[in-house]
Amino acid sequence: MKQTATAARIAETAEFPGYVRHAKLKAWVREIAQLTKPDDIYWCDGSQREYDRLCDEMVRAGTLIRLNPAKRPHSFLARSDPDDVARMEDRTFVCSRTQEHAGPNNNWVAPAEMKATLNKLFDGCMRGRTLYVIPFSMGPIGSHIAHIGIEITDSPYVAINMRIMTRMGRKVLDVLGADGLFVPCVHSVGMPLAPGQKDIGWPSNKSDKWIVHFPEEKSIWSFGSGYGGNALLGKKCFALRIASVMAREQGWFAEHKLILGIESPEGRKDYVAAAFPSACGKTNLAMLVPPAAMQGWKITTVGEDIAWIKPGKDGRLYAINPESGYFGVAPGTSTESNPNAMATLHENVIFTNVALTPDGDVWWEGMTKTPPAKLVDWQGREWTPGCGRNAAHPNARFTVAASQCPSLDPEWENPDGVPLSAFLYGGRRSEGVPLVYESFNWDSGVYAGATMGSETTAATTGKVGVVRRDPMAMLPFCGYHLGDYFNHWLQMAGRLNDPPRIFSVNWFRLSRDGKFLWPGFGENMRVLRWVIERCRGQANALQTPVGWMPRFEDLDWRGLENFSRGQFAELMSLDTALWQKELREHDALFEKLRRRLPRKLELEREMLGLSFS
Ligand code: O2Y
Ligand code: MN
Repeated sequence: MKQTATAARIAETAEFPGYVRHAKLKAWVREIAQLTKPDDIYWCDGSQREYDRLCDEMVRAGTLIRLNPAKRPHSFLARSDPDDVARMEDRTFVCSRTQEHAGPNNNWVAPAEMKATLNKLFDGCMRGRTLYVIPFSMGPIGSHIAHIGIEITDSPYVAINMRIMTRMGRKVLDVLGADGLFVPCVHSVGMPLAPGQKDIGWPSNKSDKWIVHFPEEKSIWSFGSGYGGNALLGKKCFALRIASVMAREQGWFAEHKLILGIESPEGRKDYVAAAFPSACGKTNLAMLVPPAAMQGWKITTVGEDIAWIKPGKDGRLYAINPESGYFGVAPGTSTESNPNAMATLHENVIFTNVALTPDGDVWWEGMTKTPPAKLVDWQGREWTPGCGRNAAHPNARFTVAASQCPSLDPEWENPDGVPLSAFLYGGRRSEGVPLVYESFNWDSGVYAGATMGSETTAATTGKVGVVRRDPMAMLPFCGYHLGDYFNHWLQMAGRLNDPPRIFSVNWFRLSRDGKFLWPGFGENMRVLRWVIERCRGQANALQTPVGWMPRFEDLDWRGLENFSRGQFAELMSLDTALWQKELREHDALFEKLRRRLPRKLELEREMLGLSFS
């Protein structure tokens, strides 16, 4: 009782910094504090001092371990609860006015019912904790493509991660002014502390986790998890699920796409946005190092996960990366697979669920060929090679500022974005799908993106080799019905004079004896060169039933002289029986979306059917 009275007093009387001028924001913070009943309210200013202080406090509390400053300066390791290690799609809800609006791609509960549930869950959920107010901008502050959010959280781990992943703090409130628009995001780890109760390193709610979006009022509520996409609400929740709804209403795209620059030897640069489902090497592609033999070709990184794309006055599409950091998967990252990522990780990193070396550094599976002789694993247990357990969790992460990436594109913070020449869609397909093809036009490209699929891996689902359809890699992230999403894509063509060309790629095709046909990830530069030269009208191609394909002589083979015409033919072949099976799978996807599927996509399907009849 006494505690409730104190909490109510805090909500009503807490002094807010003088620079907070937004009356509605102040009222909302007080309202959430009334409900959640924290012991204290703290407004994040985004300064380095504040970041350092929060890190020091978390080291004392046991949430962070400071890594050896000689090995990994200003870096920390966090170990999550073993049950709180990834985004939870089955606990993620889009509570639109009707279930039809959310579509079969989203879990749905009626908004009023969900609000009643959330009100109970959040009532008193921050007792014994500090409520942090985090103003953040998705996109360069003040950019006409950027949007502002305010996250309220009771997790200092979230506050420090948000400082890396977004532009965060006082400067955002200056732009928001007295009446700017913001997306309200409320997060709690869902573990209030009773008076005198000692906290644990990674508080979360063992039995109840909810990640909830209200697309009509554009708000986000997350309860019970402190991990990644569940808790850093600027990322998947705002920048994809809520932003995809805003984008449809306002005539732009919020996409699960990396953005890279491709520079040819004479210094001309084009930009490409590319969508891949998980486990397809998206970060590696965004930071690709071209083969030495392709002298003068260069890849630069604008973003590795999300793109916000708006039409410019010239009828082209312009993209920004709404994030300012990378929340990347550590396992599998090495100086061989991604030297730029490894260089990015030299200092100022928050690692989550990786292993700790005896000299205070980090390690994960795939970082080096030979593992260290002894480690402490992601759960704090002693680990030796061959002990039968992973040292790092397969979804272990690094949080690091994009500004530390050696391949960062000089235009990455251009508030007007970068002009896009091409979209790329890809998946992990062991058979049937060729290395690369260019769709005939916008509509057939939208069809290719809409029907893309990827084979599951042990790391993603535990099952291997099942093709999961993941339209434009947006299945878990589109905040409304996918049929309406495809329609939005088709409609946007009318607003563009010079739309990007659309390509499909597959690096993962296997030979009959089960070996990868494409010789390696770095070689993808050869495909990117052809893509860009098609956009520039400089490359030839062959017309096929699915689109335009390079012939052997259309690709740059310097440094890969052993790759034969025969191997290339196998990699590019279109097998009628496999495509008939593929088209039946497209039918199954479309059947699920039937009520709102655009007629244009049905026509594209019919034409492909005729080609492979
Ligand atoms: O497991 C999480 O919480 C993170 S998921 C994630 C993180 C960074 C980039 N992409 C993803 C994803 O699931 O697409
Ligand atoms: Mn992603």
